[in-house]
Order: sequence, then structure tokens, then C-alpha cells
Amino acid sequence: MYVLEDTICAIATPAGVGGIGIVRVSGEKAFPLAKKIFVSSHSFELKRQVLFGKFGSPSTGEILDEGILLVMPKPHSYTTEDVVEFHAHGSPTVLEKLMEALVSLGARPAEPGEFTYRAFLNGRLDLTQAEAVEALVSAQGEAARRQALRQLTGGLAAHLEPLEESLKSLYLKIEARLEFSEDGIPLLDLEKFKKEAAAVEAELRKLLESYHQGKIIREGLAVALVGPPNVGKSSLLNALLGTQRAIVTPLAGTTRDVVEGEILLKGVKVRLFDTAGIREAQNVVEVEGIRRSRQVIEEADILFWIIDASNPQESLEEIKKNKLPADRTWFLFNKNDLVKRGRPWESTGLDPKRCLSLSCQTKEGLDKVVEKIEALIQAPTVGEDVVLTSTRHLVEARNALDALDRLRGLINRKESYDLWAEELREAALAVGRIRGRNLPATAFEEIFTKFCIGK
Ligand SMILES: Nc1nc2c(ncn2[C@@H]2O[C@H](COP(=O)(O)OP(=O)(O)O)[C@@H](O)[C@H]2O)c(=O)[nH]1
Ligand SMILES: [Mg+2]
Repeated sequence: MYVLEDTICAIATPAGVGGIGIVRVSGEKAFPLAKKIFVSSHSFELKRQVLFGKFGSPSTGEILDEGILLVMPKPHSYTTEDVVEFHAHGSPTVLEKLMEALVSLGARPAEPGEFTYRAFLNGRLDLTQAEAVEALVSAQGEAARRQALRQLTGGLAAHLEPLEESLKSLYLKIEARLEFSEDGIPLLDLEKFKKEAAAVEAELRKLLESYHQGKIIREGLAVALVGPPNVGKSSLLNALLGTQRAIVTPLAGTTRDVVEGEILLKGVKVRLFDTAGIREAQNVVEVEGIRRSRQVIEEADILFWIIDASNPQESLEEIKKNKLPADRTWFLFNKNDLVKRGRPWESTGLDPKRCLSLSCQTKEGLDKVVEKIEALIQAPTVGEDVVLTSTRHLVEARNALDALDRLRGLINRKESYDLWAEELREAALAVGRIRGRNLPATAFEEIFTKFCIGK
């Protein structure tokens, strides 16, 4: 894993040509190295400052570029170590030369995420915040940016802290009664104890539920447009995208493959999947197309099962044949321009609350479909957008909940305190691990190596 004593350096700006390119250096030698490379008429000492001058090769003395040097002495830097940044012209050649110069003087090219790892180890960020750095860098869309920033500024950490504290205090209550059982410690107020444990459990459960929403914000909401052929799935995709993305024809079986398009709603990326019509396939291509449709049905967050309002029979039969997940499925009656006004779902047996009527041709009702998607990008369930954002968080929150669940069983069965203590300890450790406490070194490796170089 990362060697912490090394002075590390990396190009922090993206590959390619740009106005400015930044090389970042952190560690003990950052300052002496900068002194050898930075050429300026001013002498400079180790204090927080911005200097303009030339960058020279330490071996040949050749000038590589001119630019700005940022000096950030410890502990007031990203890593809390001595940090310098060379702001040069954004030329890959210049930046490579600077890197060569730094390495020749004893710095080491940084591994992905190594700067953030140091910030974490030195206590400037907890693990949820460190993870948020990467989430923010790769955020697509406004909602993902906001979520990452909230986590970066400690939103999740602040939410977890009191939970961990409560679990620890519950643990200590039991632990005290374990060790000094004879010492006249007052009897445990069991009702109060159970109430406190239940409160933590409820909070954890809310956090767990927030994971799904967090995922939607980060990765987007997947909406599948499914149904039999010729009902207007491709037409709906095009209408929602506002382009002629998918081919539309009066022929059944036009769409053979999954066609994907993206829109942004409420700052969240919505991924729309137009699929091959589901029916008895006529040939091998269609068989494969329908197989892919079914896969999309499995994986999508939302299913819009589309029905031709002027000819609903085939669609209704297919609904019966296909096991649609009731909690994710909505029924869209399309082509309402061809039928008389009213509720086309009457006498179909479908839940009216799950039905919408629209026309891709006249665009009537399309706004209702958009509103439906927006409503499904739910309002946050916990506090101010505090959400679990990674499967790592999810697993640990589940571990904690499982332990509390077992604890409840132990209490009900009047099992001994040492078993209670074990579960409470496990729950507290699991919550702590979300923030990076008590984790093995290999876990960090897994987290930080996903970062970009220079971050
Ligand atoms: N009248 C009417 N025709 C539509 C509407 N939506 C789609 N169509 C027509 O229905 C046929 C099949 O449409 P398409 O989008 O290819 O259906 P898909 O097979 O489900 O993808 C095409 O001829 C479309 O022009 C609508 O709202 N009203
Ligand atoms: Mg189609």
C-alpha cells in the first residue's frame, strides 16, 4: 500500500491541453524540491503564499515554463502535509517535464487517491468525506453534485456520529453490569434501554432506505419502456427525448435491440430504455431482442408498460403472462387520440392509481408522464439529503441492524448480558467502519485506488 514517508507528486489536471496545468506535491520534501525547481528573483520561505516565477530543470538549469507556485505549509493543506502546487501552462509536455524534475529530485509519482488517503489518515477527512471527494469529482448532474458536497462537508459523518455514540453508551451500560455485577450498580432500566436501542435501529433503517435514493442520484434513474410491439414504446422514447432517437414504423417488431437515451429531470439523470416488443417471437433476432427486454425489466428502477388504448387486448394478455414487479410498474395507455375521452383503463382490472393516459402523437398527457418520473425521484427520507452512497455503507448499516435485531431476540429470551454486549459492540463497530474506524488496511486500498491520480 501507500508509503506515507514519501513525498508524492502528480499531475492534478486532466490529460490533454488546457489553459493551466497543475502539478501537486505533498510531503516532507515538497518545499526543498520546489526551491530547486522554482526560479525567482525573490527569495522565499515556508509560509502560505503565491509566487510568480520560472520553473527550471534542476539538472540542466534549462527553463521549462513560467508560472505560479502555491506554497501551503502544514497543517493547512489538503493532505495536512507541506504541499506545493506548480501552476504551469496546460501542456502535457511541460507537465511531464515538471514531473521528471520532481522525480529526479526524489519525489515519487502518487498512486490514485493518495493525496486524499493522506488527508484521511491525518484526520482532515473521515472516510465518508474522503469517498465524497471522488463522488464529487465524478458527479454527473446537479443532484449528484449536491449529494457529494453534503457528504464532503460532513453530512453523513455528522449523522453517524450520534448513532455510534448511542451504541457505545448502550454497550457500556451492559459492560458495567457484566464486570461489577456484585457492586450494587442500580438495576438496568430495561424499558429505557430497549427504547434507546430501538431509536438507533429506526435511524439506521432510515439510512438503509436512503441508499436506493442515493444510488438514483448518483447513477441515474433507469426507466424501461416495455410492452407488446407497436404500442408506441419507441414513439414515447423519442417524445421524451425530443429527438428521433429510435426508429418508429407501423410494422410490429421494428425495435430489436435496447435503445437508450438520457434526460435530466430535477437535476437527476434519467436513463430511458426502449425495448423490443414482447410477444411470441417470430425469429432468432427477435428472440434475442425479447430476452434483452426481459433483462431490462429485471434491472430497471421503473417500468412503464405501454398499452395501445385503441387496441388494449394484446397488451392486457401479455401483462397476465409476464410477472411484472407490482411496486415498480406503471401502465401507460398510449394513442389516446384514437379513443374517446375518458379512462381507458376502466374495466381492465388494472389499478387506476397506476395508470396514465397519453398520446405520443398529440403529446397530450406527456407532461403527466414526466411528472410521474419526477415524483419517483423521491424526496429524501432522512434529514437534509443524508444518504448512504456506497454499497460499503450499505453492508455496514445492515451489519449494525442485524446485530441490533439479534440483540432484540436476546433480550426477549432473557439471555445473559455478555451476549447483549457482544451484539452492541458489533453494531457500534459496524457504524464506526462506515466512517473508516477499525478497518483493515486492505479495505482502504480498495476504496482509494478507485480515485483518480492527483486526487
Ligand atoms: N395515433 C397514434 N399513433 C401512434 C402513437 N404513438 C405511436 N403511434 C404509431 O404506432 C406505430 C408504432 O409505434 P412505435 O413507436 O414504433 O411502437 P413500438 O413498436 O412500441 O416501439 C407507429 O406507426 C406510430 O406512429 C399515438 O400516440 N397515436
Ligand atoms: Mg419500437
